[in-house]
Amino acid sequence: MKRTLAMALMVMSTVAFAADDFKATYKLTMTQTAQHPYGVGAQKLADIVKERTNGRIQIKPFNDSVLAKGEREMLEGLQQGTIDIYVGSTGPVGNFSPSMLIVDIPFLFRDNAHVDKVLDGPIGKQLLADVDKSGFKGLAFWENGWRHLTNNKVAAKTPEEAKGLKIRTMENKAHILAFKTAGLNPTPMAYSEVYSALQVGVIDGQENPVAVFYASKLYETQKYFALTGHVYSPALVLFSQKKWDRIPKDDQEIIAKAAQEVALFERKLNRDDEEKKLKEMEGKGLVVVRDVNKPAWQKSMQPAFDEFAKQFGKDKIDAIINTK
Ligand code: EAX
Repeated sequence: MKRTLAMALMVMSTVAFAADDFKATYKLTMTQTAQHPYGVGAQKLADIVKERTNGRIQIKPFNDSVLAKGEREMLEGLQQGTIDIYVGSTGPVGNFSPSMLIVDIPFLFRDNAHVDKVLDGPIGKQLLADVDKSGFKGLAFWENGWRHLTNNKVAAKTPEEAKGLKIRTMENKAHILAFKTAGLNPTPMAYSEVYSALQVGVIDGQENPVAVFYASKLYETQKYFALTGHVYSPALVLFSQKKWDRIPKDDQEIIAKAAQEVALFERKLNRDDEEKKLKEMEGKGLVVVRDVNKPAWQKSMQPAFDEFAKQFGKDKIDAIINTK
């Protein structure tokens, strides 16, 4: 009896929130600046959703970690419902949705075409669906980018040369293990603390894609940028499940579709600008190390790769490698 009443009330409340009356404003969080591709993409997402809902749904981007000091804290905010939307790397997401960790295994993806095939295909769709079990609604894969090692001590063409460097990593088990295996000294840290940690010398280096390094002006603290491309870092757009469940279905569709459309725009923006940004930073005195010994880096991380192959199942890794 009680259950029937509760269900009737649920139906009534859905009717009461038919799309035309529904109004809401959502806080979107990121570690990155408004000029970074995440920032530009988030503003585009906000504009599209506003237009298609006639201003009923507003998305407000908050840049530069102002809502939480790092991506793990942002994800906790989404679970609690204090933050509504996450645009950030998959880095810490594996701590909440274990299957996601697979995409952060170093030397897994070959190139951008491979990335797009996997993330936009059945494997990516399944990983997004898995996220839904952790208090998030997974909307789309955007892009953070290929991560490269930077520091102010050595060129780091090989892992031997980089041996013992104290580098900041994301709070990601695959990255931490890979760098340990390669002989470096990885220290996980929230993104908003990286600039000052580099500046005061608590760490020697860090690793991030060109766009992140450029937008946050990390080149002001670093001498060498080695194009190691050791791991591809996907980005995710996630909605707080608590908030998502209260949105009428038609509006959910508008938001989900917009997030997918912006994915293509944001990835292209990120990729098109990389070389220009590298050149500009070289002009400011950054040493861009282009002749990195990638096979040596890959070999140094192979034991970590094998360990993860065991953990996730070789079949799952092979399904990604064999996607063409
Ligand atoms: O999502 O923490 C990091 O190094 C990330 O690359 C950054 O927050 C972008």
